[in-house]
Amino acid sequence: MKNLHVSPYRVMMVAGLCLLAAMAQPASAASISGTVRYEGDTVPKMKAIDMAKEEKCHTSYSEPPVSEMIVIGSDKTFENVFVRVVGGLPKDKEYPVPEEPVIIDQQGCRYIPHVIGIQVNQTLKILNSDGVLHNVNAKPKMMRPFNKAMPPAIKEFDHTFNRAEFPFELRCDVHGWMGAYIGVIKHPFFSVTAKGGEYEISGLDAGTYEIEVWQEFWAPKFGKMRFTVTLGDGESKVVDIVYPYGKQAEARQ
Ligand SMILES: [Cu+2]
Repeated sequence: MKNLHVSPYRVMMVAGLCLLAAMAQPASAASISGTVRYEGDTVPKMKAIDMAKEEKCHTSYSEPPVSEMIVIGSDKTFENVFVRVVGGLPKDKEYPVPEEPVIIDQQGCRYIPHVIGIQVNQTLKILNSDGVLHNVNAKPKMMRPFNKAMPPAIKEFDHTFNRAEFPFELRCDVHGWMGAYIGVIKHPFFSVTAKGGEYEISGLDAGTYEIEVWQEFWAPKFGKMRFTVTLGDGESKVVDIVYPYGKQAEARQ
């Protein structure tokens, strides 16, 4: 019969190597994602915007453009909803600022996209694809506002925001209907829904987080909509968000 004796040194060495391997294994990132939908039989109708005074924009639409206060796409998916982490992150941790800029374009006398998220000190690139005179009036309260005329010759203007503020407006003084919302966030854990209504916040450590969901029409009427989510190491959780008409939004986990 074979000798089954194993040296205690060998046992210790193997155990040590296992421990090292476990320590070298980085904790995998967790994420939360989902779809934002409107819930109701009647989809709210938005007011038409009369752009007649700006011929170039006016004629660029085959159907009259409407207000973007509520944008509901196919399958009642909700655009321009801002989802962000507001609690549970380590205090005072600094996050790298992305090198790529966030781009907002003035196109058809509208801001595209209508709602944007950006990190503190990340570059916001404002384009003027219209080739008409616009005026970009940013109205944050916690930091220096700016007001930049963009005649057709100025196609691009860069700006960075040096502190967090959520949300504030960009407005055009030439075209009273032009408005966009910006959220300046000090970490990368936010997402704004586009066509399809999907959001995703990834790269999170395991933990319990408070999430806030904002929509231009609902937020001033019903206040902050928040929910709590607990994520295990590497866990991907799906939390869908529903906006019923006339009521606060709900998170469905
Ligand atoms: Cu304008």
